[in-house]
Amino acid sequence: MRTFRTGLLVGLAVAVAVGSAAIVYERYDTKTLKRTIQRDAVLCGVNTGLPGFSSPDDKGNWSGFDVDFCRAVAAAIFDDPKKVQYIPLDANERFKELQARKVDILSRNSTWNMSRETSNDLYFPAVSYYDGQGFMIPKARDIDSALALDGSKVCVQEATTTQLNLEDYFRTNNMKYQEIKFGKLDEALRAYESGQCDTFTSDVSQLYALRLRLSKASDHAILPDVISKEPLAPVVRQRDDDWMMIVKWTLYAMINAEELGITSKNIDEALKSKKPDVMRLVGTEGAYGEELGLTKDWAVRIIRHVGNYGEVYERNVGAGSKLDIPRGLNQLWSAGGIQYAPPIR
Ligand SMILES: N[C@@H](CCC(=O)N[C@@H](CS)C(=O)NCC(=O)O)C(=O)O
Repeated sequence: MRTFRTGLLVGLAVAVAVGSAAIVYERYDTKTLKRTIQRDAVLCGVNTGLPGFSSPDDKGNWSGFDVDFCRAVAAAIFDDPKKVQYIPLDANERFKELQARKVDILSRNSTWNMSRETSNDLYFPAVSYYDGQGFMIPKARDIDSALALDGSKVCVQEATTTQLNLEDYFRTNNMKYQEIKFGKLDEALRAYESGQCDTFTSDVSQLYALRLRLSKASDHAILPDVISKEPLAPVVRQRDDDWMMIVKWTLYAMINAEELGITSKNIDEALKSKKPDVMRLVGTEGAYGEELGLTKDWAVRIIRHVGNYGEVYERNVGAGSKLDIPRGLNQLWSAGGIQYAPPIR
């Protein structure tokens, strides 16, 4: 009788353990690649509208630096950069929508920090753009340093690191300010333009992009001060390592391609190269792409359809674009910046 009861209890304990393991398994999504392939498209969460980073044209075609990153992931998987569905997400909804599996990747000027990973079960695989926070003011204010912003009325978007850094900066420097916060970017920008605030703050790259949306861009100056570190990165859910690896190595393939001088224009010559590091990148030696669950030529697909990191930077936000943001920290490590990809080998 006793043994029977013990047996029952053991059985019950095993059932509970198996049951909760199943719940844990359910909670953590490990099938992003499989679902992406089944639906024949990457679901890409982007900004609602930042020229140069992600914005739609009249026909609803998206373009920009963050958009190109999703195109690169689609190229690596499908050999077709068009297999992406763009889902515009504002600052507040972005992480929730990623957690709820509404998107496969967030590619949307999101700063990598500790609490965003630890408290949201998310993962930022690698930095795509090293940014920092700055200020934009009407030139008529005639101010040339952020330390002269005492008493300003600052427009800022909620649910951003921007809002937190703003508070830190004014507190640290013993300056007063009035914060006027908005849930939507359009509202914040309109408030700034209408004079409701005399200062606008966001990541410097976004200031360049947003200035283009003002009716008289040349009336506004971006102050030289950079008050924070904003490592912007794609974001994925934790514990889907196969998917995370694809996202991470897509970016690293683009950075390595630039370092090796491989571009969308000379990719066919690169396929004939006998240089070992080029051969590993383009898949004429080794099977690195297959180990990602993709094909040997995964990086060739990325470079051919989208380009290397430098090409993507220049055409969207650099010298070849209206934003004309200097490469700065986003230059390769071998050219004075800090963009650095681990080797493919
Ligand atoms: N990098 C910062 C700021 C990102 C952010 O969301 N910035 C705003 C202000 S420019 C934005 O992009 N808003 C666009 C939107 O909500 O659609 C963060 O990750 O919190």
